[in-house]
Amino acid sequence: MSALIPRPTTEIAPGAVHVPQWLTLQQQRELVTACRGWATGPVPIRHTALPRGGVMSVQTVCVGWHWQPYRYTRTAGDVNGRQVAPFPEWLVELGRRALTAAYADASAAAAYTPDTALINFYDGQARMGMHQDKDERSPAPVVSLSIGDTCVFRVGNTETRTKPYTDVELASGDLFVFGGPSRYVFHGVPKVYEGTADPACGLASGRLNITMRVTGLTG
Ligand code: MD3
Ligand code: FE
Repeated sequence: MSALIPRPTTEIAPGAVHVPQWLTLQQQRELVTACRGWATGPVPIRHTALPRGGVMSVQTVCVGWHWQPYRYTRTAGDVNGRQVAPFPEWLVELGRRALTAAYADASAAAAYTPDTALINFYDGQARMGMHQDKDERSPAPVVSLSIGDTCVFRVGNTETRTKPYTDVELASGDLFVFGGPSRYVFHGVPKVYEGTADPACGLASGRLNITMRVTGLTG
């Protein structure tokens, strides 16, 4: 995505704020390096198994808490039984800066303490169907960071997985925050545009998405 044509910060729906090109290339490379480390273990990145058979086309690795359909645990019973990597303090601080950028609300940002991150990797064929994220017991916002190839991100409504929805292109470095009335919207990724990333982001191909959340769990 070219910086020649700036894309403005947009509130797509109440509480759903898109901040294009929020991460610098340097920050993107550092995040890619961190994600490569988590992808190798203690719980390796995998195509998540679905309860009715089959696997997701997206590959996922978790930090802080392990997500499997449809719950969070400390250990990855569906992968190798190991405890997931701890959620680092620097990622909490990045989450707070993201909230500040999206909402300009210093007290909301200071109170935000994400404790899990889901890291999704998309090759050119991977997709994510329309779904709601409701396995968290906290209604705190979700922070999403995109790196690599541009995708179509579909933001729907809270009632149905169908129309009305708004399609937004998410490019490398983009931030999206979902809070307030948009926290429980249906959303998905119907398309990844292969080969659209600047290799200087640290990823030669594919798309990486990091979502930070507050599970509301303890222990
Ligand atoms: C809106 N990930 O991991 S990021 C997911 O690009 C997920 O990998 C997509 O949906 C991806 O659950 C979309 C944007 C996003 C993430 C979580 C949300 C939007 C959200 C939770 C609630 C509402
Ligand atoms: Fe989601």
